[in-house]
Amino acid sequence: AAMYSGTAAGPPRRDFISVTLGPEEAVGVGGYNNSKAWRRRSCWRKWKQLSRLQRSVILFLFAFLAVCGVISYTSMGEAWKSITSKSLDDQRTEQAIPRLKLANPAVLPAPQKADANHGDYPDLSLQKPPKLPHVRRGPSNLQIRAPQRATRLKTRHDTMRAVEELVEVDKVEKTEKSIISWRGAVIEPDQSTEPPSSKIMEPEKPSSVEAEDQKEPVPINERQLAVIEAFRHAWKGYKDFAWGHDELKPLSKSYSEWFGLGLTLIDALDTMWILGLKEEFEEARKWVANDLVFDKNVDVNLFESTIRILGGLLSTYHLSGDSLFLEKAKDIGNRLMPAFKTPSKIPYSDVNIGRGTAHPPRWTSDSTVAEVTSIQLEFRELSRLTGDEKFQKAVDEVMKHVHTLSGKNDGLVPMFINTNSGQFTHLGVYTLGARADSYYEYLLKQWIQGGKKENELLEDYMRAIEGVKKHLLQRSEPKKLTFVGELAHGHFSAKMDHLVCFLPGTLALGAHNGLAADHMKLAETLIETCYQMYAQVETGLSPEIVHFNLHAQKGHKDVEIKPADRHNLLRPETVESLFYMYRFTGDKKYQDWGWEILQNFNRYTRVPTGGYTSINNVQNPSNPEPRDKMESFFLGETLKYMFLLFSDDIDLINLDKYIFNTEAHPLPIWVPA
Ligand code: DMJ
Repeated sequence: AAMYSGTAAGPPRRDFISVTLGPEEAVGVGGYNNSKAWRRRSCWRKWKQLSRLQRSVILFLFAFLAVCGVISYTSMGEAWKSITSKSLDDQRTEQAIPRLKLANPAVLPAPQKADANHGDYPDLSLQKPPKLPHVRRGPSNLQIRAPQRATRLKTRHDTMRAVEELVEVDKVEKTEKSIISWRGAVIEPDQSTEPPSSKIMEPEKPSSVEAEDQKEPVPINERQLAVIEAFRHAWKGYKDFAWGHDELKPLSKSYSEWFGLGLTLIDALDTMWILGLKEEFEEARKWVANDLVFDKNVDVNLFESTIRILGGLLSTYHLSGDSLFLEKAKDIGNRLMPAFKTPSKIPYSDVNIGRGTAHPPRWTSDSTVAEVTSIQLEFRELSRLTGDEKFQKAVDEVMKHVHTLSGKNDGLVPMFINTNSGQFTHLGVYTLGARADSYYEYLLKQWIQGGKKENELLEDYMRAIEGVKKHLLQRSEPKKLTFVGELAHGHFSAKMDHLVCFLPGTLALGAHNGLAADHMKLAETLIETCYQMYAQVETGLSPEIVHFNLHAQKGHKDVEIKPADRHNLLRPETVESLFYMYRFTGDKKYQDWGWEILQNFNRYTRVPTGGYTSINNVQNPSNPEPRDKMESFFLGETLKYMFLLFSDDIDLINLDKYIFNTEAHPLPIWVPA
């Protein structure tokens, strides 16, 4: 006989069970009870016919089987109990730490796992300092010293409780010494379309370093917890009032759009990964999967969208191994390519990513030098991953061209370059600040990314640092701080942008990679200056620009601030350099300086309802004049570098394996050290 079962929903399923019927049942002879009684009678007759020995053997066998049955039942019960309770534990852990289902293995270790044997926070116990691997390169003064202390947080649950506890403490502190009485003040601050490349090859594996052994992650410490807490506070504001938009306006509880591409969310993805905020990451990932659309009639700035969006997607792909991010990176990468269709191949500043058209700013046909020379790490990596060389070719051509250009001053470049002629314009002004800064940074970083083979990049970098030493370094009074000024048509100006504070970190990175040891000395003096740009100011936060005093005057500090320059945009450069300095020297003072800065951000820029804001006046602690804007780089860079600065785990983004783009998105070094 055959039984058929179909399901109401979905395709019918056919299950067949065959049943063999005895002749009597088959024809329905006799009732069920009758046949049972008949079977009982015949069994008894058979038993009686057996010999005594046969009966004893059978009885013995039954007894033996019964004993075995009892024993195995007891031990299975134990095993079952432990399985059940283990799976309950697992479920609980799963609920606390939702696991990411990722296509490829992650490069970074997963966040701290639960260890159910330990007690609860706040019983923070000390742990043995983690062993730091021997640093193979660079002068001996760059060797990392073992950290003195780290906090062991036992479980993921402990971590979150600790974070929550910090929030509580912070809330109490806020009510006691909050001096931010903002009362909601609001200060507003023709090319042809190139279709996405059809010859994209199968993507490479996530990263050149992923296959390496994962070591035990070093437990996070209290300062890192404070960074996590700050991040979550910032994220809360973004989530509540600006979700999917470019930037949070935390005071007006709204948002601003620049490109309309969820800039903060994308910029923050890899930070969430590094901080171990998997729930937030998963939620943001969903937005990228379902809502991030680049086919939009919108003008974007080539540089900004490359460093923040392309860079952010590529690094998140490397860290998570999730191919969604690579797909999105390819999409935006292709859409940015029309920018390179210029007479000189020096890209235009703006691209319409929906229409595939690009153009210079309305008032000029110039592009900014830093912008056209700080997109290389990202496009080169995109070529490596896709196997499509057009991205790398386009950006390498820019570098080769700039290498040959005249108009430099001992390796220092002017700030503008013309997209028609390909020549520098506005000659004679040299700065390491706005419009030139990351040109220098990317010379070194491309050289490292490519395995230290591209000599022209190194030559240009070394020459430029000599140029800095020769033309731009001066010492201030009274503290004799070494700073990097500017040169305008032969005249030195003691003006230094906060942006220049990337330089100590870059110099230290170069020295770590075997370049002149005096670069490290210079890095040490410059980072002290950058710290003083915070420490000498009333709020302990740096202004956007400072002017240094070249002559001692009674009652004057080294740092002078002009009214137009006293804003702070939550920028990362000093914290970034502190991170490099700590990694390469192990000197705790760099961590302490970073800690001061974090506390001052919390004091003067934190908005109680969620988010942090830029401020207009770093000199007025009683009213820092909030600007009502949280820049995406606060999450993408500032908090990420803070977290890394406070870490003693050199494998948390190992600097011999990763190179950070200028928006703090780590990309793999192609030939890791
Ligand atoms: C960021 O977008 C990048 O760090 C860029 O290189 C400079 N400006 C901001 C941060 O200050």
